[in-house]
Amino acid sequence: MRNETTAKNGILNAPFLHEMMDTTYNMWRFGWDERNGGNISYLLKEEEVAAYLNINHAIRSITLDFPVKELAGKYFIVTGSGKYFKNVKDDPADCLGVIRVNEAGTAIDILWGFENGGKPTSELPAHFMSHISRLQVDKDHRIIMHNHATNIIAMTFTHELDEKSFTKTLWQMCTECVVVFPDGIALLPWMVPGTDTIGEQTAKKMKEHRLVVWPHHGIFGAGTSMDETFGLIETAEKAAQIYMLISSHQGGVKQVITDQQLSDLAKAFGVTPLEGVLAVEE
Ligand code: 2HA
Ligand code: ZN
Repeated sequence: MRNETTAKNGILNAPFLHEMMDTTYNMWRFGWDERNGGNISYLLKEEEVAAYLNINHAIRSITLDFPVKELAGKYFIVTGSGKYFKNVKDDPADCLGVIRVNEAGTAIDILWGFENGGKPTSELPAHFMSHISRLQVDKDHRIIMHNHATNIIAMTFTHELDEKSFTKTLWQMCTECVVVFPDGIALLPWMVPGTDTIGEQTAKKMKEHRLVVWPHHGIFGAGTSMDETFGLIETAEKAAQIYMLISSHQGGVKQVITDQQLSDLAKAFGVTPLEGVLAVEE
């Protein structure tokens, strides 16, 4: 039997905690998470949590103003509201929390973290509703990640805000893009963040896309692992960076990857590009 002290200390050895600490720090280093910008939620298996924590002891509960019955009994580690990604690795117990949704889906129990009275990210509605959407289409889904990726934001000022043309532009910027996100980029209109409404709209897009851009704000990504989700956003952001670099180049664009080449690429890698983006004969 583990005693309480061992169990409490034990979580600092949990791989999922280290993934959160490393990823938040990397996102900050990339300049995507200034101040308290960005948030991550990571769906955990009960046995993963139980190996490091006493799951029968809730420190406190927080009522949700949006019910999430579909997530009843599910465990997550999430970043805290107002916390700085820069600081997570030095003080994970203050900046992160392990939570479980109650059986009615109306509240969360805090099992660890959020010391000093903290609470989950202000974007919890968008995270929880997006988890529900992704779990409906991908049983291995686990991560929702939001950040303020610099060049993606920049691009939302200079590029038209049409999902198909935005997707095509990003696919054209680096050869691997169509392979990494064949499901393309979804876009919302500008909206007030942190609300149930932006959460619902984001989740609706997440049924068909793993990347959702919030114009002039940032990006949401979904995936089955931390590496995959980080890599997804990293790839879109890299493409946006190239777009911004070449847009300001005086000589202009001299050549591109053609639609036919993008289609050949998708075929070679066995992915199906989002319909209606590439102009090619089938
Ligand atoms: O403050 O990024 O969208 C965290 C955010 C809100
Ligand atoms: Zn944000």
